[in-house]
Amino acid sequence: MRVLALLILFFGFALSKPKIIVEDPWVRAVPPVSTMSAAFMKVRNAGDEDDYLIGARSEVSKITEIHTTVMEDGMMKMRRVKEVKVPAGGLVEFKPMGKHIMLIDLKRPLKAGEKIRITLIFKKSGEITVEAPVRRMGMR
Ligand SMILES: [Cu+2]
Repeated sequence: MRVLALLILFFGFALSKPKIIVEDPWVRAVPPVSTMSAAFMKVRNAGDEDDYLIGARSEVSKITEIHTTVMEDGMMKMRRVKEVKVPAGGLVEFKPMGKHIMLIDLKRPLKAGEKIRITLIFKKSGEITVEAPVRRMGMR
């Protein structure tokens, strides 16, 4: 009994880690003249250790940044952030008017319905690539 309890304790500690699940990713459709867009998703951490989103990449943008939206002088402004904490057991939503993945210098126009590969880079979990459909705002 004691051995079993110790084993559980040991493996419990050994296996303590984040488990990142990216849900419902999508990219905002923009007019062909636009050189910027943004990707949104829910990032869930089903593990028992915090993790941090520290970067992102996409196949359609030259530059990809993590942004947050802040209220400043009564205006909504976007700010680049270095990392976003995804707490153990927590959920962080990237959504319009909030945190988002900024796609800067688009290499080509985005077509509604096509899927874009977005890679999210986490401090502990490494890279996670998802296929995010391009949607118009308000379209599901
Ligand atoms: Cu932005």
